[in-house]
Amino acid sequence: MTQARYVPLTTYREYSADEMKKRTDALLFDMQRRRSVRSFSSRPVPREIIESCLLVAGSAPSGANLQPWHFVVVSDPLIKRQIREAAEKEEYVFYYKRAPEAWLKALAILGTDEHKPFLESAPCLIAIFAQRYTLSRDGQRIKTYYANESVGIATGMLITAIHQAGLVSLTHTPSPMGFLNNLLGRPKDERPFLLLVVGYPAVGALVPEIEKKSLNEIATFV
Ligand code: IYR
Repeated sequence: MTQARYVPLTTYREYSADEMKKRTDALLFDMQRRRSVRSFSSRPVPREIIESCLLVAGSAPSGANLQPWHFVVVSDPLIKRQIREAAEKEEYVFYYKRAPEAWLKALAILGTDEHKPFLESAPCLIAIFAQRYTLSRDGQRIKTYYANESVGIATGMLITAIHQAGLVSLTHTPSPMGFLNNLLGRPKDERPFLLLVVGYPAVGALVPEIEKKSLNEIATFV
């Protein structure tokens, strides 16, 4: 078994109480501007920005540091069209056959339907996969642990980085989305986690009028 090796924690920075408050408030105000967007401009996004955002996601904590994620960045119009066609097929079945009444009722506030034009108009789709198995640094195939939790955390960090970069995103989860493995050539032991649509908002983009819960509603201090 590999022995744990330790190095000094040299990257930590402590802030004064004042600085702490300023930094957290600045982040709060900035993150509260984030909105999921469904109307995208076709304006391309710089690849190096997406690369940096992916490295932010890759810095996430993960079960046994196995980093059980894979990101496929799609900008090829033909592949985007194939993804749109496959997603719209599933979404049609979802909206007209599979979704229970209660789910459709909960969704009504968003005004979504089976049409997903953003899968073609947005310049960039990031398909996020959760790996049931991964390769260790020395090339061994090993089972991953807490893959869903890990990929969820990495995805949250990716969404944050994309927002911080001045781009917008949409977390899209056509279900089932096994078609992503086929279209993107990913192995069976990778589970499509979600499709992140990334780009600039279309001019005049509208978003649903919704509210976030207050601190009292989301937290308890004991
Ligand atoms: N996947 C469908 C339905 C949908 C489900 C949830 I939960 C949402 O927050 C939004 C949509 C769609 O993308 O339309």
